[in-house]
Amino acid sequence: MKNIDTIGHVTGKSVYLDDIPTISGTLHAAIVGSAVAHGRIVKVDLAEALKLDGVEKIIMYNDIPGENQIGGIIEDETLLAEHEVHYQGQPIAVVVAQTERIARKAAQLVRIDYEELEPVTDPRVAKEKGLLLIPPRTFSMGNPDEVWNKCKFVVEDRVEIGGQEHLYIETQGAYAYPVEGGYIKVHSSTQGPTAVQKTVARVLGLPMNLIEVDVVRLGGGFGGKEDQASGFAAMAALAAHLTGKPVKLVLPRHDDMRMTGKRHPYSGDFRIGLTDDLKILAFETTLYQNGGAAADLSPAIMERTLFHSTGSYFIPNTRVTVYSCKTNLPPNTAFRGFGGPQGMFVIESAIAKAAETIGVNAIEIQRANLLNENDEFQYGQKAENVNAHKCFALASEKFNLDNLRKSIDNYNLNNRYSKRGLAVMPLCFGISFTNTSMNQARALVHIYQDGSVAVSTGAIEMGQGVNTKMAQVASILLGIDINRVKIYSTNTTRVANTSPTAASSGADLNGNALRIAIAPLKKRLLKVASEILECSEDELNIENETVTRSGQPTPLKWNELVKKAHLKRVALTENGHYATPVIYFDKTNEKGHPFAYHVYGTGIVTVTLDCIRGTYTIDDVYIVHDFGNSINPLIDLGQVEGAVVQGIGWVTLEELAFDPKGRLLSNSLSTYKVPDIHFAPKSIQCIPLPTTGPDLAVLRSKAIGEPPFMYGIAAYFAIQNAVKAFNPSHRIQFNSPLTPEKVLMQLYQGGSV
Ligand code: MTE
Ligand code: LUZ
Ligand code: MOS
Repeated sequence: MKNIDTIGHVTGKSVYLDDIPTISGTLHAAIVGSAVAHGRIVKVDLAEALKLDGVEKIIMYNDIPGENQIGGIIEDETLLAEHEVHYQGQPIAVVVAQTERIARKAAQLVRIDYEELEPVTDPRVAKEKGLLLIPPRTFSMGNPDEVWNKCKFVVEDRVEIGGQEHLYIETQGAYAYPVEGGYIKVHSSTQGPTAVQKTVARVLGLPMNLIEVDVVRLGGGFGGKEDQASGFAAMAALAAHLTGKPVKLVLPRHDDMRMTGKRHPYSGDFRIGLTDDLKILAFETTLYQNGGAAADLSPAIMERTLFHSTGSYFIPNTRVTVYSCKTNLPPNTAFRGFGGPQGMFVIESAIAKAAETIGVNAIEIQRANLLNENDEFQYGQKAENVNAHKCFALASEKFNLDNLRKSIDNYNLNNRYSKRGLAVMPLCFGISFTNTSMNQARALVHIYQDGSVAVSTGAIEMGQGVNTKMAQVASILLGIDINRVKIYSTNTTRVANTSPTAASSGADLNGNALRIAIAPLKKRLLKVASEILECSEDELNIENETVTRSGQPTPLKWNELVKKAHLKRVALTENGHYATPVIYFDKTNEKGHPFAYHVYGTGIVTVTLDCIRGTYTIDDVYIVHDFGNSINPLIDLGQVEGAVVQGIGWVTLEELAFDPKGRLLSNSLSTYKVPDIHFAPKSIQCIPLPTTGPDLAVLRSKAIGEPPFMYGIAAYFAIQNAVKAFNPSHRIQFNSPLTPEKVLMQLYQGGSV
């Protein structure tokens, strides 16, 4: 089954926000962002801008009829700055004009005087100054302090982890228009239509039932539009509300890069203790999350870092603390993995450091500590249906890991200025929003008289193929051709109170809601069929568009059945509600059962390093991944490939640079490098682990969106291993991203070469 969007995408017919036909009289908005990262606004002069022909209005905080507040978890973020600014690019005013060009030009003519204040960009400095977004949290199990002296090896180090720009192809934006009586319709490029609805209602001082949010699809979100689309939608809606006209706001790439938050950089200290036989007995780490100027999703991201800080391993004595630090960067936000990658980078760093100190390959430590059935995580949940060892073993066998290692050793013996490296990344990622209440979804199904089916869910299509999966679920469960199923846009008037499509659980949550909506529809239809065929309902089913009796086709076809059901006045609409069972979490003791299940896998990455230039190529990626019983292997494989390349980019090329004044230097595509087709691995081979899949996954097909991102971490350590092959005095550095510049320095440091 191909993605239902494929043809539309390659022929350019798929509709994104900017393709929605505009209503005549539509105005365009541009944002005036702060020029400084921290300061007081002394004076705002709009005169020059207002003089420009075509400018309709310039909106400031005091024009807001409702609350000037967009904070989701914590109410600490204004829509438009009032007297102080806390990051460069922070929105201060919205210019509304007849064309986009005029709006942007006028935005440049707005004169703002600032009294500059000292910015903080380093999370450790913020922590020292007491600048925390929320109090620190600690997850622990056992007691590391009691066992350090029982460890044969204890090593410690510091780790720096960089952030990441989402670089979704479609920038943030929204199109809003007044309908009547205060009712506003908003098209938004958002992963969270309900969050947009709530934020717009709040800013306008209106009830949620006067705000309709509609989303056809996104040109990528990657977490960047889980929360941060709301502010931009609110600006468009505010402008529409105040002018009484349709208003479109689409961020230029440069504004998007400057104004929006990114993956959180983290800084940390770790200590790890191992026994003689390489068992990790104790692990302790303190991490400083660079949250940016407002909380945004940082508290939830911090939580996932705590959950995933022991990676794919069982560590009986663990203590992990995270400080969420307030700095003068744009509020950092959700990004594929949601704090998990940072947590896992730290434990993998600790293992690499231990391996280097002991003089073994990190793979031996990884293998010796993989999770086993019923092992307890530091958050109280027991590992069930653990596939950590299975994936590791299958990857070793299928990709002939021992031979791979030998051939790389041989290569390194025979080549002086070119070295190869390999590293393995075992994966364990928890599926569910860590905030239990968010694990709910709804679906609305209409069967029309002609037998065509319309499905609305809370899921947002952002390229990950969730609409195809929803269509598959409907077609499989109703027993009809997928071409009969239309997936409607995600709209708050059809499906209310949605969680954002995030945490990789879009397909699970919405697919299960869809299953629940379909069950009674099918039951009613089979009852009608039993009346027509004069037999018991229990014998009947619908397969291939035909009613079957004890597995044999009857003359009754799907469209005939639907027509008859309608004439018999049977309801052909259903609404399904799903809430993930089993899960809970108790924050008072930081224990519970937060995840429906875990996704496992093992990734192997090999690289070749040019030891003259410090540049490297990513050669091969070998993965065994636990898909469960995938309902769409093609889409899932695409997700693996995309995620892994994005993960490799995070730890290699993608370097965010801010100057000491907190201004983003890597603010364009010429200064921020993401993997392109030349940098992408020469090959990515991915073998599915044969399993039946867990009950709580949609049709036992496991969540796929985020987990494979973390295989990319192996690229970091593979490159470090190649550096060591060239420069034996090199000690592994834990400072991501590992750009070619850094590698070049490392190759020649220590003077032994
Ligand atoms: N794939 C594409 N093509 N574009 C995206 O924006 N976002 C990722 C992942 N895969 C993304 C993607 C992220 S961060 C998440 S959480 C999941 O998709 C969300 O979709 P799902 O819950 O349906 O997997
Ligand atoms: N968003 C969220 C997420 O609000 N909670 C989560 O647990 C989560 N996990 C991954 C990605 N987004
Ligand atoms: Mo994904 S970071 O959960 O949007």
